[in-house]
Formats: sequence, structure tokens, C-alpha cells
Amino acid sequence: MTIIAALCVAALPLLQDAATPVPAVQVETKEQRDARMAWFREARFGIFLHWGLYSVAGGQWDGQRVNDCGEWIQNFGNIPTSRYQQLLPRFAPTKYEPERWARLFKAAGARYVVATTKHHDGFCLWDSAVNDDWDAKAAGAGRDLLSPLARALRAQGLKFGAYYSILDWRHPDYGARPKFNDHAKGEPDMRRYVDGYMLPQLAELAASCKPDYLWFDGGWDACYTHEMGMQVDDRVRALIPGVVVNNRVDKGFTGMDGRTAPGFRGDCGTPEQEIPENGFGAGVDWETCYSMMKIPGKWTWGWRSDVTEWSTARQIVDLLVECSSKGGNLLLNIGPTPEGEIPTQAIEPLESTGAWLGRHAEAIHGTQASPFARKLEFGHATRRGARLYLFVADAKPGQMLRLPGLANEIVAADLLGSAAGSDPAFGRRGRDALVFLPADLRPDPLRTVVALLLDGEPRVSNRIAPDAGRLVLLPEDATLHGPELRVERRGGRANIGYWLDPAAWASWEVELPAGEWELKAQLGCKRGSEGSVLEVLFGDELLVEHVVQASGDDWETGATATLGEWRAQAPASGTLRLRARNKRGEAVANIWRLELVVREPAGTVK
Ligand code: H79
Repeated sequence: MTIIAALCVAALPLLQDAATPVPAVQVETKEQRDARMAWFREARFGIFLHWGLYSVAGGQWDGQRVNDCGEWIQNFGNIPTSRYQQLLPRFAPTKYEPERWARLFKAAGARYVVATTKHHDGFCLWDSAVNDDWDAKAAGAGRDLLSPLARALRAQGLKFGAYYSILDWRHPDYGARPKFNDHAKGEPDMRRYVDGYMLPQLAELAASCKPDYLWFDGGWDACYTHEMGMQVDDRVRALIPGVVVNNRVDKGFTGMDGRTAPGFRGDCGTPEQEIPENGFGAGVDWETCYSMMKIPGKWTWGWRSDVTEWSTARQIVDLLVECSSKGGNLLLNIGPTPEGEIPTQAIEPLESTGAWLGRHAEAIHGTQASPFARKLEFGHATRRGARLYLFVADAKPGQMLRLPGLANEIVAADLLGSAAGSDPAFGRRGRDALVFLPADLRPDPLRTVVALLLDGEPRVSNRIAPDAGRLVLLPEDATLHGPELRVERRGGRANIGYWLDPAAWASWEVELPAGEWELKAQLGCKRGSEGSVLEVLFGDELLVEHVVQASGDDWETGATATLGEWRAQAPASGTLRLRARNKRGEAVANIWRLELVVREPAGTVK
């Protein structure tokens, strides 16, 4: 070892003590990370709790309804802090029994619970030593509400996660002080907020509850910087070895789609009220948070007295299946009442979800994302080893389930849970595996699940191939190249649009059997912009050219057109490309779908 290297090694602990950001996560090996994330990946289902002073207000202030999320009432009601704090003595949850909560969440099939320790209003649900007048001790509760919850959850074998808002509407040092904060005096000092308030509070939580998971939120104001994000991330990982930290700890979280920009901290992505179209890809952990409580036109996280709609067990199971099939978790939110009860309307859906999950645990917990890149016609899939689980929405007796491109042999097929009937039959059609639900099927009222045993790990060709002589190419299955071109959604129908630059193009990976093919398209062009020339290529071979016609007086009206036909001499796999030779008006065209129809299978007798 050279002297310089030896000095560097010796200096490292000193640097860490000086709170210099050290990329703590990056020094972890893949094996270490897999071990640390194991419980999170296995879990698939967690419960989110939003509970605090806003629960007392319940969405109403001065006898008026304040629209939007209950936990945002101070902001949307523009309530001065001096008035908002009237809620403090009223937060006296006399019916709070954390053991009961823990039993319910266990019965629901959840594996972890994330509870608000401090939301944007700054109120702390524990007895914080750095905050005497704005915590559970100072409230009607008069005591720490979190440690008993963490203890009760762990007694049920559940993990405990702590939600912590970086954003703070009350603290005088928080850098983006809202106008309604009439409590704060002097100049805010964000450094002092992080070093003198946030970090000590996180140390308190580490000592009292030792969270398995830290769920940061509200770090989007410019006063909270990437350096602070790294500092907080380093500190909590030092305080709680092995802790899981969400991506909102840092600034790489860019929006409610929950992705993490490269180079930023966080173990998991955090989509909010939405499930990513295709997951986040292999090896990227994520969790969708979703509230089961709705008011007209919107959801709420904190309890409101005027909630009109509660997620049903069917909706919860659908969300859970969809997240699992895309390799993510569902964090399902409930806002407990100010008295400390889980609202009665939440109980039946949670218990029914738990009953379904109990019958189908092997198809959810510890599974991996579906091996099929595109949406399946019948529903969703998960997998574990050589097992493939098929979740059938509205299963019908005798229904055929198509598994496009599954190359494996199916060894066995069973109905799981309470779905009853003979064993499903199975077979093949070309490159697709087929499974047939039995004629005597009695479906599961929530979701019918078929468990397949394959001859090994699933091997799937995700190229798009014809079904019954038709190859359908949809916008959501396309790879888009070039500027601006994007998938637009209007009224549930997707189209490729914003084709403003004729250099942009779209492609699909396909399998093309030999034969005489006709290419049709559903496309649109606003009158006055017609005349651009489309080209369709397979590999480098130009198949057809087509002059775009006007289809209406706007860009929303599509029409069906035949683009051309050709003969494929031999079957081939490759890239089908749609490009433009030029642009004659505002845009080239909007494309709703391409469809290849075989006119005459070449030399095949079936
Ligand atoms: O606690 C619940 C909500 O109160 C909280 N997160 C959930 C779990 C939440 N607070 N605000 N929001 C959710 C939405 C905020 C969206 C925006 Fe932004 C913040 C819009 C502009 C700033 C994030 C950053 C999205 C775009 C830029």
C-alpha cells in the first residue's frame, strides 16, 4: 500500500464524522443490497396511515368544507398557525388501541405499516425533545403515540415504517415559510432546520421506534438540496443499519410518477395514486401509495368527515395484483379517526382482502414481475421459480387464456384458493401456450388464480406475433424514437402523436410468418396537413409507402386506411419501423394502430 492510499483510508471515518456526504449505498454489494431489501420485496402489501391534528378537523373549518386532501387543510383553508393550533388539545385519541390496529393489518395480509410521524403541518406524533409545543405530548394525547404502535406491529410480525415530512409549515427555520405561518419569527435558516431539527428528530425516532423503513416526503421545495438529501440519507443509514429509505429523501424524485433520476439516493421509487404502465424494469424496487378514501373527484390521505367512497376488497385486490405483476408493492392508505379508530368502512374491505390473500399468498408474497412484457388479454401474471400465476379478471367457465410467446412446456395447472372446478387444461397454438379454465368453474368472487408449473424458469419471447392471422401493433407497445413523439391518451384510447419532427419514428419487435400480408392502419390527419409520406420497413427492407390523407377537421378523428401489401417469402423475426419521409403540415399523422392481416399463409397446411 502506498502512503497516500493509507492516509486516505485513515481519513475516511473523519470525513464521515464531519457530515461530508459519502455515497453510503454505493459501497454496498448486490448481495448485501438484496439481503437488505429482501423483506420489502417479499412483502408486496403494506398499510399507510395518515394521522395527526388534521384528523380532528376532518376536512371542515369554521363550519365550512375545505376541499382537497384532509391533511392539507391548513394550506387549502389558509389557516393561520395561531388558529390551527386550537386543534392541539382536541387531539385526544381515547379509543386508540394499537394492538387492535396491528391485529387488523395482520388479518388484512399486510406485511408492513408506514405511519405519519410528522406531516407537512409539522405536528409530531411522538414526544420530541426538540419540540415542546407541537407534539403528541403537548396535545390532548399527552403521550408518545408511535412507540406503542411500533411495538404492537412487531408483536404481530409486521415491519414498522416512519413517514417523515421534510416540508414543515410551522418550523421557523424551514426555508419556504408559508404566508399562513404567523408563529415563525426571524429569518429561516434551512441548514439549522436540517442539522438542528430534522436530524435530531430522526435520531429520536431511531432510538424510540427503530423504523425498518423511512418514508420521506415533501422534499420538493428548492430550499432542500441534493447535498442535504445525501446528508440525511447517510445519517439515517448510520443510525439504523439495514433501514430501507424511499427516494423522496433526495431530489431525484421528480414527480408523482415516482421515478428516481440517475445519481440520486433512495432504495425505491414512490408513485403516488398511480401504477406505472410497465413497472420500472428489472431490479428497480418501487411501491405505489394509494388511498382507499375518496371525496367527490379526489382522494384524501387524512381522515375527513365527508368521505363518500371507500375502496372495496375487489378494488384493493386488483391494485395489489397489478402492482405485484409489475414487480412493485402496494402501500394502501387509511386515515384513522381523531378518536384513534380505524374507520368502520375500511374494516370489511381489509378483512376480505386478507381472506383472499390468505388463499392466494403464494401468488403474491415473494413473487416477481410477470415475464410478459405486454398486457395480457385476461388479466395479470406473477412468477416464482418455475411457477407462473395467472390472475383472471371476471373468469368464465371454459375461458381460453393466451400466454403469448411462452416457450416452456406446462407440467401442471391448478386452480388456487376458493375457485372450484376441474383442473384447467392446457395446450399450444404456434408460439403461444394456452390454458383453458374448466367448464365447471366456480370463480373466486375477487380474482380467480391459476397456478402453472412449468418445465423450468419461464422463457418468453416478447416479440409481437400474429394471433389468428392478425398482427396488431398498438401505440403502448411501440418504442418511440426522436424528439416530441409520444403516446397520447384521450378518452381511454391511445395514439402515437406529436409527430412534429419528421425525423422521429416508431418501432415494434415482431415475428412475421411467411405469407401474403396486407397492412392496415388507423390514423388521422387534420385537414390542411395531409400529404406527408409514411414508410413502413421490416429491418432495412421498405415494405410499403403511403401518402397521408386528411381524416377530419381536428387531430382527434381517425380513419382506417390500407397502406399496402407484400409477400414475405420466409418467416422472420425483426424490427418493424414506421417513419416519415417528410412533413407537409403541422404534424405527420396521429397513429392509433397498425394491423397486419395475412391473406394467404405461404405453403402452410394446418
Ligand atoms: O402524504 C400524502 C400527501 O399529503 C403528500 N404525499 C402523500 C403520500 C403530498 N403532498 N403533496 N403532494 C402529495 C402532491 C404534491 C405535488 C407537487 Fe410537485 C409538489 C406539485 C408540485 C410540488 C412533486 C414535485 C410533483 C411535482 C413537483
